[in-house]
Amino acid sequence: MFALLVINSQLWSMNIGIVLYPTFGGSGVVATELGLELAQRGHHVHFISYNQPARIHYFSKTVTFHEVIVPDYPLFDFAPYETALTGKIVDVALYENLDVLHAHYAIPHATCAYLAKQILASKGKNLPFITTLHGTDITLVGKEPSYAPSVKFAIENSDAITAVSDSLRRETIDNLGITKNIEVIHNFINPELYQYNPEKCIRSYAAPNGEKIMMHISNFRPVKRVHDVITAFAGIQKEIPVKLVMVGDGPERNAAERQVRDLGLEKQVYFFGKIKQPSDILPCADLFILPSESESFGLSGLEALASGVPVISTHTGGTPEVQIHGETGYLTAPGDTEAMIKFGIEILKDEERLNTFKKNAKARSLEFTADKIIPRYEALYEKVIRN
Ligand code: GMT
Repeated sequence: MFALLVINSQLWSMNIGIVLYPTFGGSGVVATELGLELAQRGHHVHFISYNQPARIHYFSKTVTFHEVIVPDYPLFDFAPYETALTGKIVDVALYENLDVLHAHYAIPHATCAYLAKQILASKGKNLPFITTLHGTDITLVGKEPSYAPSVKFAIENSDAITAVSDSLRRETIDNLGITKNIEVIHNFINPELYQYNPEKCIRSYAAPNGEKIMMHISNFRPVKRVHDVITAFAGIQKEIPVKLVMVGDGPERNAAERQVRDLGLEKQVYFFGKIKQPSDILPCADLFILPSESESFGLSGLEALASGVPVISTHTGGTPEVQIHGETGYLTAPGDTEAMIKFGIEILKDEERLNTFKKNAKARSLEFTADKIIPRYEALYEKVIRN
């Protein structure tokens, strides 16, 4: 399955550096899946981070990981990760002969990419770089006055900028006053991954009496509003036999577990912790809930659709670019748990409606498949390399 670019009438595979967070967070997942897809298409991908990215499930001749080591010294209260990352980019670019660098999440990756580019230029090597904005790097952290100047500078001096939704593109212009073109390239899924597999299905022990399964996956940060997941579930389970599966971990998990105990729902709610491949268990759910305060795209919501699972989410940020109200699920205002309860009951109580929503979900996800999205990144790499 090799799809090499034709440049100057020659078949050409690129050496692509990808700088990313290695964690379960959305930007790291997107960057990893993108790299693996690019490798499948014949390019050589070099992942650069401080840990092996969680979603890398194989290595090959064309998938390499370069770990950033940050030497410590008693003088440092904060070891300078940015300096070590910049050095690693320079090293990989020179010795692996990178054609292009792709920084995922602006902070601090775009700044390091910019600095690496300058150092490389002094050594006679040109390294164009693309910055992909993922959300909180603009909507939350990027707004911090101490970060904003260098974030804005590095974004504006990227050879190309992409945002994962149009909403994020507009917020970047509004928040940082960026005037340079920002291309919207939505996140993607590989539909083959999200197939129902009875061997991996949790239904037999999580919902042994034919209960429906509601699911939430996130990093349990305040922006995800996990307490709304539990409040909505508490209301829905009064009308429908249903279990709740909470996947992921983060700062709000203890409070969420307390809330469940206070409501006396501990026999109906499972906390699974972090799971490497959500595609293993998502196809087993009947309803996904993502009540975030804001979401630049909502990758887990797309992963749910790909699994044929309708989604209740909030109409903030880029979510409405993915989820369709009344078709793939429902959109509510953040915090409107009454509406979430009403819609949850509406979907789950009627088997025919539920099946229609499930089919709609799957069909909608096919608008965001890797084979539609990856060529857009390849074209962008080609453009910045040519310039
Ligand atoms: O949601 C997070 O806090 C993680 C964050 C990240 O950068 O890892 O996710 C952001 O990027 C994802 C991938 O592009 C998007 O799907 C998420 O919507 C976005 N999160 C927010 O905007 C809160």
